Amino acid sequence: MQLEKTLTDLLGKNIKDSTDSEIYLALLKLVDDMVKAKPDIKKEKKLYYISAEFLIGKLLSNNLINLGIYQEVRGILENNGKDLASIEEIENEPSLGNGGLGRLAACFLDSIATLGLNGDGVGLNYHFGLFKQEYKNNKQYEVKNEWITPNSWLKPTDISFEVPFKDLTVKSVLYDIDVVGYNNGVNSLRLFDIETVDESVVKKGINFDPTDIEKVLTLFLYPDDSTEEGKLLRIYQQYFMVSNAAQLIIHEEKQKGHNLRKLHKHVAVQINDTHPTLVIPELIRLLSKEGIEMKEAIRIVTKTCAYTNHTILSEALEKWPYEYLEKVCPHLMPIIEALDAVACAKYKDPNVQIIDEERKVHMARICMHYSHSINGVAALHTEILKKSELRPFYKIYAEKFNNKTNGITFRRWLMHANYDLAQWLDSMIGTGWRTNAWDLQKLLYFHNDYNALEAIDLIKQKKKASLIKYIKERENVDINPNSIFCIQIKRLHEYKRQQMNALYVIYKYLEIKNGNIPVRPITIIFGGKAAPAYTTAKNIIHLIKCLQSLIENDPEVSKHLKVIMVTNYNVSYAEKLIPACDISEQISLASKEASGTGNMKFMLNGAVTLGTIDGANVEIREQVGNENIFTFGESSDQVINHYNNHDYVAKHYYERPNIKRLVDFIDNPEVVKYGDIKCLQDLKNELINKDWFMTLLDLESYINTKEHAFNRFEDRLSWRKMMLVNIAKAGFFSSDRTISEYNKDIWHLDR
Ligand code: 26Q
Repeated sequence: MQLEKTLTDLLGKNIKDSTDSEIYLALLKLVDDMVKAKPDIKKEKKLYYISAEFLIGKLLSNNLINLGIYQEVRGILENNGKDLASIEEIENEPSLGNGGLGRLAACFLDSIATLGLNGDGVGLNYHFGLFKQEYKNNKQYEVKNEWITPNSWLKPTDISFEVPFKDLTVKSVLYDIDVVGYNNGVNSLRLFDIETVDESVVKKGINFDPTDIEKVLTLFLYPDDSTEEGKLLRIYQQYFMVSNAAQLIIHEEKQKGHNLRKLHKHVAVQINDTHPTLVIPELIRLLSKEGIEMKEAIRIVTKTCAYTNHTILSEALEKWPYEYLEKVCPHLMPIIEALDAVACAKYKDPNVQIIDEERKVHMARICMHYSHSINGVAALHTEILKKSELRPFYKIYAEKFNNKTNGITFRRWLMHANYDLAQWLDSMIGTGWRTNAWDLQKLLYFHNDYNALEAIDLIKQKKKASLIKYIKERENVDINPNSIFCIQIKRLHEYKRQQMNALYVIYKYLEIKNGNIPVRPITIIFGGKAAPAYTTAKNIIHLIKCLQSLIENDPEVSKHLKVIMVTNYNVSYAEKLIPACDISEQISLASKEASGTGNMKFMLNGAVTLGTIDGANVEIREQVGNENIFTFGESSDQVINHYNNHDYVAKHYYERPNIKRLVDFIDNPEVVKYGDIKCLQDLKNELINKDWFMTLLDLESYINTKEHAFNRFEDRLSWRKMMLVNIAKAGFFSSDRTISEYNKDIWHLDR
């Protein structure tokens, strides 16, 4: 009653008579007032989680959940004929991230606050963030994503720093977003911007002059770096981000009266992949300016910083030409030289030098020498780092290496995305799982309980029905609610092998054309963006979209098979797709997916994984047992051997008739009718002549395993049991567990 009155007061009229926008704004204010009444989490030691991405998703429901008023607000709105889901539609999703690394940072902020740890995120306030994806003629186009509105969660602050570049000094402004812990205090996400940013310079698509630093620095996340100017802009962004972070840290430490020589006792810095690497030399520079001698500063900073690696793909391990860094932040170069000199004096191996023979600066190497912790993000990933990719460093710093298997926040990915399932879990096993994820295991008591199994399935059907409605509205495509839903949603990348899934679509299409009708219709959903300059990834999207058109226009096939590549896949779309999924496609080439976190979200929502033995799939299999997951394909050891021995020849696989007919169909006139022959041929040639990520290697075992999974789906009872086990065993993948481990092993913050 009290809450309803507050809301009505904020609105200045009845809820019934208010529009969704008015209610949204009133709720924004309500949350803000409640947050103000909460204590900031203030403890002796503080974490700064520095990241180029924070893929936080919409905040309204998340904040209502974490403030403990979600259910009540939902009820009040419902009683007044309003629907929280449509009010949520008013909010723009912040466009501050790209994929797994950014979403992980967001889950971590939620868990850090929920566990009552003192830790802020630090990043950039990109005005247009990652581009918005559109399709024309079955191809991806990029347009700016204008997500910032006058009323948003961004709060201006009066904190501002001067960031010195070679030819100019820019002034920053800081915006904060509150990070509300679940039944706990509040931390902040601190987003720096330039004072002189100018949105109007972007005219068409996402094009602008990358040299106009004072106007464009914070416009886009990962601007095109195919030119020298583009690369320089990325370095400008990185230095701007970390200089602000370092100045903020020192400013806050001084405010608290802490001794900067004891920085590591009061501050932990987590470097999220290599993008914030320059915080190391920047902190050293600032400490030196405070009168601490360089050697001592290096020692302090090393004890303060910790580095997380998210990838083993060599192209993602950043190396910048020395002279590029020199053009942006010349004052860091003597420090980087000194760091290199110390490392070279200690270690003779050229693979651990910071500045290599070509005068390229290896960012990960700075992190590994000058952090006290180096972690991978899943057990297999960390082992591969130690054994191969980072082996020279493991040899000299074995004690720094540790694994922190990723996790996801159950607040967003269960309580919010699947309210029905969360409610049902409460009724079956109590509410303890909401703060102690291990409690989900209690669900195993119901493994043979027919009613419980049926209830899980009913929730799945309900979620499938809502997704069907949503996709109809957004994409104007009809989906059969009786079909099995296979979903692959992630950034487009060859190593993730969306192209292998597309070849499965071709296989099934040809089967149906030959009269082999599946017992149940199949719906295959894709979602994901391709980096604007990544031609092969764009060609894969093109193929999928062309197949979608081909099938949509063939009534004989579309009764049994449907393919949809959704538009502008983002966090909000994921929240709708994941609860509705039957089969979670996690089909990366073994050894290449560091962890994956979508796999965990699907599992938690009762989907069964169809995957390679890669990343966190390994640990999912450990949790659920072989009988509750479908795995296929060569192992990471086998794959690594192929690379080492150069013995994978795609053409040999292509020559197998069963594979040839699928690959050849890519540029069949039937497909070409809906697209661009050049793109399709390029993709086909790529697969036959290169196939760097070994699509054809696992194609047959993928098709067979998928067919097997479909058969198993028809045994409805045993499938429901698989769903139940997947939910029950998801507790390990709570980011609360991950964050507790980071804190125990790396940060040592008091609770
Ligand atoms: C590299 C060079 C130059 C500019 C940008 C980049 C760049 C940009 C983004 C490199 C990497 C990224 C993003 C990586 C990422 O999202 N990695 C994912 O991290 C997840 C969280 O740990 C893992 O689950 C995924 O397996 C991993 O792919």
